[in-house]
Order: sequence, then structure tokens, then C-alpha cells
Amino acid sequence: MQTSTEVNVQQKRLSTFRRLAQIKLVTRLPILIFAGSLGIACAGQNQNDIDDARNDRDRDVQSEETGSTDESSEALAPGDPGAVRQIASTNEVPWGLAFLPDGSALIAGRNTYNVIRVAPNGQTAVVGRIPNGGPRGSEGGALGVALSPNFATDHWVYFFHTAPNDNRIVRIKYENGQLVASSHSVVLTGIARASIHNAGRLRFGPRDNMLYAGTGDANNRPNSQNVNSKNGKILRLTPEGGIPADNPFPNSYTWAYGLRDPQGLAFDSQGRLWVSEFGQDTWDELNLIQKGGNYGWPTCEGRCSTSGFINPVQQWRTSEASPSGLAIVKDVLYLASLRGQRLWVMTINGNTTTAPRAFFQGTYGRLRTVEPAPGGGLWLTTSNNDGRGSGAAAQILDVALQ
Ligand SMILES: [Ca+2]
Repeated sequence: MQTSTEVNVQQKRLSTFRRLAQIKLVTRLPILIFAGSLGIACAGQNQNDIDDARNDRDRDVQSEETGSTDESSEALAPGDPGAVRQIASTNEVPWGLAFLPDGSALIAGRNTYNVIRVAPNGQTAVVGRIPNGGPRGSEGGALGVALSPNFATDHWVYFFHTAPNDNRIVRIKYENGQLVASSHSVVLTGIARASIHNAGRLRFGPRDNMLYAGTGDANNRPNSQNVNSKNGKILRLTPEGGIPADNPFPNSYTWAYGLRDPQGLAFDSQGRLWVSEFGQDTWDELNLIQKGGNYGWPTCEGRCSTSGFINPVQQWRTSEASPSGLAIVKDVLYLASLRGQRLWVMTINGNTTTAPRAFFQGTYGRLRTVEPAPGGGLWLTTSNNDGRGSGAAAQILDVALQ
């Protein structure tokens, strides 16, 4: 734990802009609780990596990339982010985040394979560790987290993680405030692992109770167009790890393909799946997923006119997005951006969205995960300690919505 005094000392080390933002934050807080520092330092970084590392490579030109507008100083509309409260900070690198019925969240520590529970009052505890974690490279590790749709009775928590020889999905029961190590069971193996492009987000479909997983191309582009590869895909599987009978390709987990590194998945009020897509050097994407759809990678990055490919609904210069988490609340989409260091907000309108607007640009740094919170707002995690940012401890923020 840190006192408010210690917190303020830390804040004096921040840039002027960021310091002002933090002081504004503190004044909104009746209680500011910082959680324990439980993580370990990031593993060595491969500066040749493409995705997250673009932040490093292009930082010197980022100040010139001001094509978007920070809307936070303008009049707020319904669904816009409002007041921000810091719940906790941690030396873990938060990735997946799933809410428990009591309103606290289970968070995967990417680098340590620890699973931490964070309560809305900032109380934090390690509740277990994902076994069989492998050397994670730059972007692998403990990634997605999702609760079983029947969690109240079956207690299963699903994890997407890097293992020694693959990426895989496992499930572990969470009972009496702890992961039950003996319950660990493997759901799906054989997703190729790599230093980069591991994707990793997990979601259960709200209408079919099937498990959807975003997988990266594992830095091997042909994977994405091969429907029999588990990589570069949206996979759809039963909660036990089987292939659903109504999947679009025979004997395949593939639900959609032609993807590069889809780190964000979210379902809208119609049960449609939206996916954020980490592009290479030019365009990041927001895609509306169709069963069996081909989203174009590696032939296309961003919109193109190639027959048979489904174009993105929105696209961004990679300097302004490089997206990871995606959340939907009342059919407003929230896209967390790493290199772009902002939260993109847009409202679903039929098969498209309103023009994306940027919030928090430069205020909190790299944003990894955004999740709808039980109270109607969002929880948002920062990722400045993932080896690509300033090194500052990760923040877990509660964001009120208008
Ligand atoms: Ca695409």
C-alpha cells in the first residue's frame, strides 16, 4: 500500500501535462487506494517486434500525429466517458479482465501468469496462478480471461495463455476466493505461439454460450488465410473445447479468418461480434464479424477492393490506435489504444458506426483493456509497464459514462 503522500511524490515525477491530469484525478477521490506491487519486471524485449513496439520505433514522430481531436474538453454526449477514479495500481501487466458476481474483477498478469482479484475499493489479492506458462516472448503470456456463462453454478474461469509449445485455452474453477489448482483442465491446444501476434481475447457469445477467441497470425502470414490453422482467426468452440456443429467450415474452429492480431472482441445488443484488429504499419481496423467471413489479411491492410474480403467498418492510422481491448455498453463501442494512447468512442448505427472520437489522449498513456463494469461504467487498464511504455505502474481505472 502507498499513502496519498507517497502517491503525490510519485506524481511530481510525471510530466507537467500528466501531473495536472493526475491531480485532477486525486481531487475527485475520497479514498485513493493503491494495491500492492506484485509483478516482476518485464522480460527482455525484442526491438524488432512489430506491433506494440511501433510505439518505441515511432515515438519521436508521434507529436506530429495530431489528426484526431481530444473530445474530453467538449460537451459530453450520452455514453461519453466522464469522471475517472483510479481503483488500483500494480506492477503486474494487466491483460484479460473479467468481472465476478460480487463486482470485483479477475485480472491476468501477462508476464507472471498470476491471477489477481481487484475489488472496486482497490483491495487486491493474488488468487492463483495459471500453470504451465511458457516463455512468453514480447507479447505472449497470460492474456484473455472469461467467466463461464454458468459461472454461478459451474465456477469455471477460462484463460488464454502462452505455454511452452503453443498458445492454449484452459479453464480453472474459482471457489472460495481462490483458483482451485486441481480443477485445471485444458480446453484447446495447438494455437501457434510466437513472440508477437498472439492475440488472446476471450468472450462468450451472449446468445449461443459458445466461446470466441481472437488469435494472432503468430508472425506467419499464411496462417490467416488457412481455415484449418487456428491462427489469424476468430475461433468458436464449445465450453468443453469441441467444434460446434454449426461452425462454417467442416471440422474447424474457424468462425472468421483473414485476421492479423485481433486483440479486442465485444458483442452488441443484437448479439453481433465486433473485433479490433492490430494492423501492421498503415491501418488498424474495427470489424463487424460475419460467420465464415474473410477479413483480408495479409493481402489487405485496411479497406481494399479485393473481391471476397470484408472491409473494416472503421480504420485508423496505426499511430493513432494500435488497439487492444474493445467493449460495448448500450451499443457504444470503446476501443482501447496502446500506441495511440487514447480511448476511441463510437456509436453503433446499423452495420456501421458514428465517426470515432478520441478521449484521454496522452492522459494515461498506453491503454490495454476496457471492460463494461457492473455499475454501468467501464474499467480501463493502462499498459505503460509492458516494455513499450514509460515503465510506470499499471493503473486500473473506473470510468463513469454519461
Ligand atoms: Ca482487414
